[in-house]
Amino acid sequence: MSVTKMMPPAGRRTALLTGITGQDAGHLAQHLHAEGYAVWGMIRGQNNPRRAEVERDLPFVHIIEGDVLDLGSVARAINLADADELYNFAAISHVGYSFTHPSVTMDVTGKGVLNVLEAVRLTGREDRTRVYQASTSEMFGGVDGEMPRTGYNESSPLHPRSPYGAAKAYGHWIARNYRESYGMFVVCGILFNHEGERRGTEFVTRKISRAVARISLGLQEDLHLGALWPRRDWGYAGDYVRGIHLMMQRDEPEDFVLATGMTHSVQDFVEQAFAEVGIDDWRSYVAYDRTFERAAEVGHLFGDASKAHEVLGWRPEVDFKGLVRRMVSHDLELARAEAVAPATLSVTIDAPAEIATPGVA
Ligand code: GDR
Repeated sequence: MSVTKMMPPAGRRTALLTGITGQDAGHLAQHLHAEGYAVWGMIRGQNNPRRAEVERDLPFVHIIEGDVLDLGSVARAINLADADELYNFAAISHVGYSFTHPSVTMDVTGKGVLNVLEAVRLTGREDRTRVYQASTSEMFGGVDGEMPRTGYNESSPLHPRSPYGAAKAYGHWIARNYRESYGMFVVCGILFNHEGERRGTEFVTRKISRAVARISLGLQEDLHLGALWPRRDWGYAGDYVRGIHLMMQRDEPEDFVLATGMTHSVQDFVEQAFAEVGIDDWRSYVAYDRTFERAAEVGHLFGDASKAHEVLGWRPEVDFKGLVRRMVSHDLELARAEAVAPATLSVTIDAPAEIATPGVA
């Protein structure tokens, strides 16, 4: 039987998620658990401090130690989990950070994909374990000063503008290569920005929602940001993991773009977030900080998810305003708790210094 014709196995399915401490794996783990899967999560490093968060927030996840830099550890995890589906979210995912750490970004975000694919082959599971690769709109990047006339789709040319985007482009192509060379069931989801309550505070949307909530309660004075003009296609991560799961249930492996098709600037996000807490003069609170500028910026991203609409029947449910509202109201709750017991909560608002200094030339 051809591998790509393989039907999902009957009975309780098992999924292994790398990058289990991240936003997407968290949302997907909950979705898969609700769908009746046994969920395994791979965690990196000895005594990883974020292990406790996973144990608290995703108590049903079986945790396995492993690192995509170490092929043997991935192979061991795949065997231990007896994985029917493997979702590769492990990556250095901060674009700014990738400018100051290009080499390790290539190792983890690029070569890590190769290790995952090789681990599936070396364990002899290429006809049993389906693989999802987390590809990204950052691969499209763009040319300085040019606006895309139509949304990027699955056949748009790649023009990455960061070490992160370039590493992801490698991951995307090596994943496709394993599908074509070995007939493996490998799917790349090309996801545009997707945000939510699980987003790390080093990413601009969560940094804004968290700061706006704290400013509105008098816990913070201002918000330091880099470029306000870049435009992104922002959706809700909870919607996107449904699409990811659907891609993995098809008879044939194919790549899909997931996006809302709408684009907003960073400034739009700031204005909308302040409006949610009744503040109109947002400019009084926002300060420009060049350390958050990048050596090269991606100016304008929006996707065309028609293929996912037609083939998967996937559509996002949360729109831009709904996303901002959701994030700000979640962060208001956290801020209120902080206001009551300030000493017991540690809140990170800005990125760690090493992330916040992308080395602008
Ligand atoms: P992005 O997300 O680079 O699109 O990649 P991010 O939220 O980091 O930046 C979005 C835009 O905001 C501008 N910006 C700032 N960004 C950050 N992080 N901090 C700031 O203070 C700030 N000020 C302005 C950025 O320059 C940029 O234009 C995300 C990641 O999740 C990737 O891993 C993923 O692949 C893509 O989305 C799709």
